[in-house]
Amino acid sequence: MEKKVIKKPTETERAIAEQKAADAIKRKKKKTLIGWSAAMVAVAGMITGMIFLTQGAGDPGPAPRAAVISGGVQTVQTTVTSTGYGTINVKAGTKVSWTMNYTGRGCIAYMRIPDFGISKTLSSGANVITFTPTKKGTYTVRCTMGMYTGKIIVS
Ligand SMILES: [Cu+2]
Repeated sequence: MEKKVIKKPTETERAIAEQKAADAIKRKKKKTLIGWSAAMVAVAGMITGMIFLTQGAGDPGPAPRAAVISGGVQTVQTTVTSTGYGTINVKAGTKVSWTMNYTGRGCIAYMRIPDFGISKTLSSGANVITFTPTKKGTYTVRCTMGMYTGKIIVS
């Protein structure tokens, strides 16, 4: 049987080992730096994406649409894009059937009409919202965060 000999490292071997350890630390630092850079690029990308998605936020959108009363219901349609929900003109005391043609993207889908207790997640295509305004006034339509808006003008 062979006898294993534990050899004491020479000065050169020790120096090599120390150099290797130092190099390993350097590599680790470099990796961390790369990691941080990647994270920063990702954050910058997300911010750019959010700015892109929120473009048109607060925009009044297309010209107001007047509802048409027929059979005791007033119907109106708007196109919901990145410019908002649109503005509708309706009369007090008659049921409103508002068709929102949704083609947008982002949080504009999470539509709220707080004054009428309406909360709906719009899906692609036609979304019908019904409510009966009883009081004249201007009511706000908005996304959950309030970035996109629309108006209901009741006269
Ligand atoms: Cu929003």
